[in-house]
Amino acid sequence: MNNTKYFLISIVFSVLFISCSNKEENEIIPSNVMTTSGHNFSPSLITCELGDTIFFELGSTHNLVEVSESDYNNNNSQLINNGYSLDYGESGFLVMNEVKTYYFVCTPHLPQMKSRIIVE
Ligand SMILES: [Cu+2]
Repeated sequence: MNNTKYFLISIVFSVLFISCSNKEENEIIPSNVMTTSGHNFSPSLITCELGDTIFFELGSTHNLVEVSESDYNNNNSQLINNGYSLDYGESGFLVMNEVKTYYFVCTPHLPQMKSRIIVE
């Protein structure tokens, strides 16, 4: 039982090390950063793997609210339970710890300004 646990832990650290070593000198991989451009998130769609970290950098007129799929489709900025949000102009990061599609909106720029992160 313990051996299995250590085996799994060492795999996790190996994967982390490999993915870190792919980033030259701790450079953040561009696809793991979501910024704002005009009245859009850039990029507006990121596909990543479970456990990846996504960095957000918001312009001063934009916020970020994680919403449900239906609120996303209906352009409502209702924060979901235990959802992630950033205030206007804030930066932050989110570790993607669920295999699902995350839905985000910018409150004042609905219905245009929305983004999704697909975790595989
Ligand atoms: Cu906005």
